[in-house]
Amino acid sequence: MSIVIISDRDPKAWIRALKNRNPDLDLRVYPHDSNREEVEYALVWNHPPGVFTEYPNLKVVASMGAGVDHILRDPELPANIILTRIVDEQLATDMAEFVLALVMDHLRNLSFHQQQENLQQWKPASYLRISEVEVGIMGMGNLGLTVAKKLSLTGFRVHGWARSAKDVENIKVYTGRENLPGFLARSPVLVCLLPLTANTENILDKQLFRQLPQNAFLINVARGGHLVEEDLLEMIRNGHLRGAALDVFTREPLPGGHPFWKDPRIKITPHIASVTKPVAVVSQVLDNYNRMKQSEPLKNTVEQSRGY
Ligand code: NDP
Ligand code: OXD
Repeated sequence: MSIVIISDRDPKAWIRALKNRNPDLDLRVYPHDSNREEVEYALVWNHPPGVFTEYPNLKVVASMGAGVDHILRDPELPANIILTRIVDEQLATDMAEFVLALVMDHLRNLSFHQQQENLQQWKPASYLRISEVEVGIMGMGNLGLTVAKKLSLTGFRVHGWARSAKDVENIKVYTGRENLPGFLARSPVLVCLLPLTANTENILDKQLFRQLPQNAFLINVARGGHLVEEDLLEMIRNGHLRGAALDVFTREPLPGGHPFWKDPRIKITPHIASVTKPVAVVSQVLDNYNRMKQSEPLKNTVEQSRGY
């Protein structure tokens, strides 16, 4: 029995962390692995589609991150495979700190003043206060809920949107498409932390943006596939949206010459909102590996049919 890492990222930190925890682990790294029939557990990020068919005895596909859209978009993913993802407190804390930083940047015009500094321009701009701003968070799961609590504790008025009802102190959670308009109408700052599924793809479009208050600001830290890029540009250019902070894109790295790069009202970061730290999460990966070996139920599993 063995584990294979199949990833488009440098796997060194994962190999080190897994081997430190279990020096006897039979760990292989795609594509330099052989005897693929011995592999039952794959740890993956952005694998080449169809690759799982080369592992005839594969039982578990474990995402190296919180999202599983990169796995589920593979049409050759075996239907009976067990799918797991990372659920980690540090990942959620990192996301909460990053979103707080972006909201503060928006309130206090820090990026705008940086741009003015680069031009040696002295242009005082009026700013918003925490107590004056409401923040709406789409997706109230491991990350969204942590972000919501952090912003609420900082003094923001916060509300969320999810599929199922939740009872969270000081935070109203709207549910379902029928309650989306009410949620959007009170979201001058909108944060997207939804998983990318058939139901949420392209959800950030002009029809949705029109339901936000005038001058609203979008923060997308979920997936590029949530956003209709032309609609964002149109709604910023016609003045309905004040701007956006984007950490994720349909194509990553964001191609040179993309109109997002040129618009000063769009802040771009390279998918760094919250990055899984291998040393922090290998214990849950190995715990699931042992559970698989002992035929016990795995943790942090994802239902393929639900998509998250
Ligand atoms: P979870 O699965 O824990 O939470 C998902 C949330 O979205 C849940 O509250 C769920 O509702 C809600 N949701 C799902 N579908 C719908 C829908 N159709 N309508 C309304 N609400 C819906 O995910 P995480 O919080 O762990 O992660 C969220 C996403 O963040 C990941 O999928 C990934 O894409 C992204 N991410 C980005 C990172 C970055 O660095 N930029 C880092 C890590 C993750 P309910 O609670 O009712 O099930
Ligand atoms: C994740 C990510 O899903 O980094 O973990 O985007």
